[in-house]
Amino acid sequence: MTEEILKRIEEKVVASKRISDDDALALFERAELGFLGRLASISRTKINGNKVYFNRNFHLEPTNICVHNCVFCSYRRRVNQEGAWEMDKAAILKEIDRFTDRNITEVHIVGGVHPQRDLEYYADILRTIKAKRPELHIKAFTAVELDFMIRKNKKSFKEGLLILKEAGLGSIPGGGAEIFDEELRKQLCPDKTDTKTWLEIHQTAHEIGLSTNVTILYGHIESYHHRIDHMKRIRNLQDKTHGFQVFIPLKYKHMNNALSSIGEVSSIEDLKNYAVSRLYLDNIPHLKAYWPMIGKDMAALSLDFGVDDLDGTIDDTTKIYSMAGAKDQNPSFNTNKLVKLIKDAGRQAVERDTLYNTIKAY
Ligand code: V47
Ligand code: SF4
Repeated sequence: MTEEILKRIEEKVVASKRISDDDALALFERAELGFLGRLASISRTKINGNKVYFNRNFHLEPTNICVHNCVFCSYRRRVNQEGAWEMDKAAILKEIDRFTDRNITEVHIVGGVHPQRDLEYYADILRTIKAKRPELHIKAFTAVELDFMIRKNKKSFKEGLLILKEAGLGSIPGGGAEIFDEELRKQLCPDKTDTKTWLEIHQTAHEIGLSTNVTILYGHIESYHHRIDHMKRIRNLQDKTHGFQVFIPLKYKHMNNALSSIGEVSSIEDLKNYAVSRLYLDNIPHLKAYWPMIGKDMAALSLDFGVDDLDGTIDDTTKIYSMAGAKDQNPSFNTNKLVKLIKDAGRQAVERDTLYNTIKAY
């Protein structure tokens, strides 16, 4: 029985036919890891050949002060709480300056939802960065941050996004999606942007010509059904807009947060999850392994499970995962090492810009 089901799924993948929710469940529950890797590799080769993309980027996290209280978050602080930080405009610009001579093509700006910062504040920051570094692509603000800042200035999502685009916003990162099931979301992040709004913001971004990314937070209290439901909502929206460029599974890390006692899922689970994501999300061109979260060795292994993108050099500029207990407490790659990791895995390394245009093939 199992063999027949898996054979039928394999035939669909070989014929480039879409797999169903039941197929995805069968893959999660019944398929061996080796089979999943082979199948996901068929799919990745059709879409991305042997290429593995990376970019030269750094993160800017203007604040970890946040009005929300997600149970899985190790990062957020209240105003004046020990460990809280907030950068003013001068500090943000100084941080941009620190990376001026390093051939960096992207700054990724995300952080907590600060109660006092609004759309105009961030639009001004974008304008100032662009005036200094016009060539730098600014990928910024999760839908959760956008929801808060745009509402604060009483604009529609379309109006708010157009203001930010005009100010220099180049694309939107995939954070804040967490898990779309409404019941689980109530338990995990009860007071933040709901599923409908998250999807609406991304749809609106796509409609005004901004590409966006999309994540899933997995490995906590969700079931396979919840993961498939999450991907289904993404696949459906993507059929309409084609605005998502990459899917990024984020593994729940368990240190220093209110969910700590549940621990973390295994590396086998990570690889399975990449493979099923690649197979189910047939309309999203790229699948990213975010190496600061799973580590460099696992990132290399993930390339045999459908992954074609390893994010970027990062340069020790994100705290989200180190504060949640990631092995790499100071995440940084230089281009040579990233290229070597990809080549050692038998793949072709391609430096890309944020929108997946090739800058250099190695
Ligand atoms: O939305 C928070 C996650 C996300 C934990 O678009 C956690 O290219 C695991 O979205 N364990 C923010 N995850 C980061 C993000 C991201 C990262 C890299 C690239 C891109 C991109 C986007 O971090 C949050 C949340 O899902 N997160 N706490 C935790 N304990
Ligand atoms: Fe705030 Fe984001 Fe942490 Fe939630 S995950 S508490 S929105 S910083």
